[in-house]
Amino acid sequence: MPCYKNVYITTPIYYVNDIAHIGHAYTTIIADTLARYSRMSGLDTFFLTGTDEHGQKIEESAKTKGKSTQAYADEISATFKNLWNDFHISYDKFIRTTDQDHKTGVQKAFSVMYENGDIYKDVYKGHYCISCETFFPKTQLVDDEFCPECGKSTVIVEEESYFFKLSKYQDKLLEWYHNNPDCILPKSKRNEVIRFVEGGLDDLSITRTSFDWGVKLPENLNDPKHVMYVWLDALMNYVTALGYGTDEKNMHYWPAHVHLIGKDILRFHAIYWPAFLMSLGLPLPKHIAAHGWWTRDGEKMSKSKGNVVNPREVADAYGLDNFRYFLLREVPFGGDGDFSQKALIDRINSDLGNDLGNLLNRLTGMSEKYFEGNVNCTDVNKFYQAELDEMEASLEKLEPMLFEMQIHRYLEELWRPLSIANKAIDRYQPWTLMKEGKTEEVMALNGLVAVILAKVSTMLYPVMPETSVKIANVLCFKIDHASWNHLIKQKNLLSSFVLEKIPPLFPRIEEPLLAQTGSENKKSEAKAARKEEQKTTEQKNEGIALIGIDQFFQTSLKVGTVIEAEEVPKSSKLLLLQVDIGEENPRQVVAGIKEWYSAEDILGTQVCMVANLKPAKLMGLKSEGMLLAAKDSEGLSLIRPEKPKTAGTPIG
Ligand code: ME8
Repeated sequence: MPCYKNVYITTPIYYVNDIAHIGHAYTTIIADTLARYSRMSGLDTFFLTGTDEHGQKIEESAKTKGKSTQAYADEISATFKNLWNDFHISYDKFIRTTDQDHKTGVQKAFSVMYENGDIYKDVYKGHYCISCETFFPKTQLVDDEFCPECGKSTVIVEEESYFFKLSKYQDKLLEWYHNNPDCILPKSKRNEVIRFVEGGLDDLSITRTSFDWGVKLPENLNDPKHVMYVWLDALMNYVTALGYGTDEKNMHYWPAHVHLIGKDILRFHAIYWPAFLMSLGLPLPKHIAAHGWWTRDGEKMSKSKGNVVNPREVADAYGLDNFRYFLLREVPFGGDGDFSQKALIDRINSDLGNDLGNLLNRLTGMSEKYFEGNVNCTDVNKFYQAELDEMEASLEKLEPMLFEMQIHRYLEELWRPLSIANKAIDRYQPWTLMKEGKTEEVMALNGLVAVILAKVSTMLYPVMPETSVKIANVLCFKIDHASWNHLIKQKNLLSSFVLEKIPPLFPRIEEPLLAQTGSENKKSEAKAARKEEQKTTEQKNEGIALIGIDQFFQTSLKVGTVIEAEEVPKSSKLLLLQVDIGEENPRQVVAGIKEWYSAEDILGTQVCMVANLKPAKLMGLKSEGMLLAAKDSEGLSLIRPEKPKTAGTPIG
């Protein structure tokens, strides 16, 4: 947790030359998560996002669309703002670099740098990449012509320009990196920056005369043909948004706690920006955190391939919170990530459905069945202190992980208490305790599960706000600073309440919900070809199919716990079972075992089950699995794990 009271969090401001894609959503959702946690923990928080609207690239995009540059910028900027609003991104300000306040602030900064001798006028000769809005020395070009960042052809620019004395700040920058080991996150990126700066810094051209769409120089310089270099203009947004150069009422938020960016723009943020700030006499940001790159199904996203992930489509199909969880859980911060519908579906069905949703379901099921929905935590300490201690030890680790950008580890650790709760149910078997008349213990077990769900949903709120609020509603509490303080900081339990049943939070997803891309289709075709091959092998072996180990693993075998058992009326063979296999809902299984097992025998015992059979109907009842059993002349015997195992444990 930052040790100061004000927390300022920023995203990059996005170019208005195209609509938002998954990469933009990723950065913005990380920033939103940090801002939400920061507010919940009582810190005075300011969260900034916005659009970067000047420069040659935007001017050219507008021209191709036959629109005025301002109208074009207005239109695209609004698509970003609307998306963030629909995504409930909790920004405090949405800045546009075409805002008058921003332009005034940038001009003020230019004057300050000019007056303190950091800006001089000369002629710039060199290579410029319009797409990246960046000058490159010849030594960095590919084949003496192409941009080292995007590979596009650069143009040779020779024009009068104002220069910023970047070279003057080389040593001061190195000193800053060395004295602040966390200033650039992840730390590996800091080493890259240090190596680059040690290689020598050239002064930076900070004005252009060959186009017009930018911030003009301060009037007293009387040089109207120059507009400011788009990166000077853009980086300044982080302070003009707080009122730098105009109404400075929010400048107390400066310096930023973190600038969240993609690794593509690290150089601008870790070298130019701190140098500009040093020149302006402003403090430097605490952290610059650069995340990795998203691809789709292993391929770079591009419009021409038609594989750009549209965040709105994904959120509409799979749910916004589920998408947020996937983005933050799937990749370690700083690493590259791959989006595929399969990976997203796996996360939803497994982490969210089986671990979280199923636990809530188990709690509502047990408390309704045994206590008419009443939950009481009074005796949790008496019976389950070890579980409480284990849970608190996990929760304590969380906050630092978030502020060190270890968000995937934060979520991983947050899942540990869920597993503590799921294991406690399997181990103490409330149905057996009830049979033994240990009602108090079962009530306390429900209390333990409820407390774990309450604490987990509070800490999950920054990542999955809507879902967490739904869980909190079931548990009759409100997620806010007071409850965070009560449950997390002070480590208290919940008071008594009556819970309400809600529909499953994460219905199982069986098939991709969005149209498949070319490479997803290729994967499906390959799967079909493998199936065909398998058929032929079976034919060759005259009915005795030899299978490979991968084919064996296509059968999902799981350990299950029978939580309900009854006879099927009018049937001499069938029992109707509800089997918990670690999913959100128990599986209903119609088993032909009545000749050898009574409902009472099997209740509360463990079985082995085929979990991926197509559902079938027996005597009009849906059966969603098959129990493993061995039958010989002496009768049938169920196959069971030798020692108790957590419901859902895979067999294989
Ligand atoms: O660079 N994977 O704007 P921009 C992950 N205006 N993140 C991605 C991504 C991908 N495939 N593609 C984009 C600019 N991003 C400047 C910023 S700030 C003073 C000026 C994200 O619209 C990532 O955050 O090109 C990256 O840094 C940002 O979008 C670039 O957005």
